[in-house]
Amino acid sequence: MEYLARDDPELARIICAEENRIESTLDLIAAENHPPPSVLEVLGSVLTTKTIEGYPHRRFHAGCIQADAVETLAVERAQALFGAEHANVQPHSGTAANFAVYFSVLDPGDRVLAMSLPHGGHLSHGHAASISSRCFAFAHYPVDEKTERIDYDTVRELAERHRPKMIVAGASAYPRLIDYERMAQIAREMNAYLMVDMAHIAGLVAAGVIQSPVPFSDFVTFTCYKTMMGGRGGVVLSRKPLADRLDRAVFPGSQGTSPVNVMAAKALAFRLAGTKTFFRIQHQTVANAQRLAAGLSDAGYRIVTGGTDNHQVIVDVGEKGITGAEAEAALETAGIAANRNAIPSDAARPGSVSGVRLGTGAAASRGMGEKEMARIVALIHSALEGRNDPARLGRVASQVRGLCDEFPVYRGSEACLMAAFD
Ligand code: DSN
Repeated sequence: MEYLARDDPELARIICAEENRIESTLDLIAAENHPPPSVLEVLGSVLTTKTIEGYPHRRFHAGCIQADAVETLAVERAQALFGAEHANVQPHSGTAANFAVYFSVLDPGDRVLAMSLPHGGHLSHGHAASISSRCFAFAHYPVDEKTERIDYDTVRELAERHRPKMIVAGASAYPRLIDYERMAQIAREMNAYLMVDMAHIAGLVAAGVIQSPVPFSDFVTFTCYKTMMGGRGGVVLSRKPLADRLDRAVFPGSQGTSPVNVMAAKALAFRLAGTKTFFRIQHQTVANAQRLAAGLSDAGYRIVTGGTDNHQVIVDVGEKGITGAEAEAALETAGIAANRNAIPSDAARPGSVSGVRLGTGAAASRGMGEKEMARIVALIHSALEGRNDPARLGRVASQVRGLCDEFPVYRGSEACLMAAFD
């Protein structure tokens, strides 16, 4: 960063500090990952300077030869990777992708059925705080009180009651697989579109580690920076007959120019997703989550749904008399980044958040396996037990640093498993 150090030393120092934080702390945020260095190169490339509007060969500015090549590559690779009939790689984010889908086939006021946020859904799935709830009439399905899993009979009953024009499947905090076939069947019975938001699990789907929603859905949205291990930004996959309406809803419907460097990073992520290394990382991500869930359960923590099938482990720390916020703060002091999260029973007690959501994508990307998960269980337990003891938290932080030093992300000659995608 020699130019930045000259032009803005203050900002350069902040970025250096962030590099240090990434190397020396453990990232268990389910919505993050460590992208390969090549992704960072693409994001910082000259492609960032190009202004484009429209689609390849139908632009509103000159000089788009390379931009067209980039977008075409990203679209073709997305379609091939996920077996989709159509892909739009322009959305700025997962929320932008979701909004584009809504506006492509719904009219304002139309009814939509989605998973409720405190049960695992996402803000953009019609939560009261999201503009989506002001444009469309969302109803929400919960998870079953006892199993904490989706009850498809309840989804069907709610669909019968509300007669939605669209059903949304997919979640931000749901550690179990979703039965897309069943969701598609309910949607078909209601003559509704099915949209699946697979933002969290896209990498697992791309690697074939879990089932793909693509064959069952009208639209599938996702982001590239979680399990996909790429840069930021959203993507929509759709059936061919919906392609024109979708594309118009993205541009000019809801976006102007889309960053070409970010589309290029998407193209790169889709290429890397076809490698053996990517498959190994995704496979390890799930194995690590299952080891983490089992270890925490053995240590006396209640795990939401009793375990996990994906990269997420949701821990009910409330049962131990700890709030989600206290747990998040203690873990951060100990060098472990995670986030507080509502758990299904919190829905009955508004304002209370008694869960912590852990994700294993980033740890697997830096080469950590099940052996390390056993060490991480002990570190988490120690940090939560010692949440009011700064000296103990300091000792845990130094053990976390030691563990992270064994698995460098971007530094050193052995740096990061991902430097060597095969
Ligand atoms: N959707 C948010 C999350 O799951 O944390 C951000 O990606």
